[in-house]
Amino acid sequence: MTQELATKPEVLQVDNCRACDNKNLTTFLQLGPTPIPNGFLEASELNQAEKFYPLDVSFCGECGMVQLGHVVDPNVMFKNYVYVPSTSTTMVQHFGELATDATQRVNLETGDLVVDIGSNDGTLLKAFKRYGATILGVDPATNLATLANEQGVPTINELFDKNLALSIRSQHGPARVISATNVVAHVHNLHDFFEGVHDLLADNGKLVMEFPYLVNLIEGGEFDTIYQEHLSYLSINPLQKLLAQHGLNLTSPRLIDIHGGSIRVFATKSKPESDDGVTAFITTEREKGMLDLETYSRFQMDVNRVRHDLVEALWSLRFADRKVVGYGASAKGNILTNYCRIGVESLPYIVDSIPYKQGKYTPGMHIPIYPEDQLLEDQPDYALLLAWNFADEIVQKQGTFQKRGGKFIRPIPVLKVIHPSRKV
Ligand code: DWN
Repeated sequence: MTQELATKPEVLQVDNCRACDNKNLTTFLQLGPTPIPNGFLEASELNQAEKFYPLDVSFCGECGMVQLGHVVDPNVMFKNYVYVPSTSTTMVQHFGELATDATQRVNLETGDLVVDIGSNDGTLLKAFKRYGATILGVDPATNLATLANEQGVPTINELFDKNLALSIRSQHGPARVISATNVVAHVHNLHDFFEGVHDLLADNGKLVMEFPYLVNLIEGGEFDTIYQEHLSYLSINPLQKLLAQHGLNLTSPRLIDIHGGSIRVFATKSKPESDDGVTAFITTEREKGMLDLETYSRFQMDVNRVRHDLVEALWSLRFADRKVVGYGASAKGNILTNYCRIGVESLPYIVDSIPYKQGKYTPGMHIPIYPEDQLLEDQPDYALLLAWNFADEIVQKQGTFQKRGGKFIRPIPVLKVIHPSRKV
């Protein structure tokens, strides 16, 4: 297998902050070059040249936005997308709660338009439909848009931008709710994106966003959530300023326990009576050093500690003739194994619930992926939770594996062996 470094026009270097446009960017972490973490390989591709892409993270000294220093062509990453939330009961339940929260906050009425940007397989829109909403999805992944349309979720197979927003508004009218879960971090032209949101949103409508929270990433050492899909690592400070540039008022931020610690925020066109917690979040972020470069300068050391502890543990188990496999062929898991150079010598295979991934190999380290049943058939000593964000769900469903003496290892935020009796 040979590595091929991707270049222009597939990869563009970013010199200005994508939120405030200043050039005051400082690179503080280098995890690459790595392959695109959702770029799973067929056996026939293992001997072909594999493209590797830069993965450098920068801090903006002006507005505090943390962001990647390069942008990969969205068609390379999103045209055929393998992340499907409906494969996890955790996500299906989570989206049901989100739809309830948003519906109540806007007093949604039957027939009101709800647009989900990055609608994936339509899981969230199906929840809104149960409240009588008229639903419309937007997603660039052709495989997912096709699946959603087949399941009765009208979905436009495009990237969301200002032009598409105007087209949707002219055909369907203004949206009472616009949702964007795990999407804003994936957007390069944030100004065009939020201009479009403002144009499409009804005057009495609300934007609801969810994204992994920068504070959890930094404090939890969650460097494996840094990858080429995630162009920005969001916090309230820079986001509030960015939205204000586009006539949107941030409000009601809430921490949510999903994807390693995320945050849900709303935004409105009209100035809310109270910011409902925004000021408190801004103060806390400042106190936690989220606006200070030295916070990020220390992060590389945390990342190297996680790598050291994990590699040392896997080698020790190997020398003790203990068998360890991976659990969850996630994008984050592919970042972790590539950065730590963990291959089949340490993890002979990974089990995963997604049929599309089974029978394929992970990008970069080429670890084979099998269905979850393999875990009981093989009964290894340990399973390394590469999808640690779903540790509760996975540990709960693998009772037999643990009754037979199998144990789970959680690599992040601190390496630990999970004992069946304790909640992770
Ligand atoms: O932002 C993103 C986050 C939200 O999700 C996307 N860009 C991509 C994606 O990241 P990911 O690949 O890390 O996704 P997950 O959902 O963390 O990956 C979980 C993997 O684990 C999936 O391949 C499915 C697998 N899984 C499993 O095998 N058994 C998951 C569960 C819950 C299970 O029980």
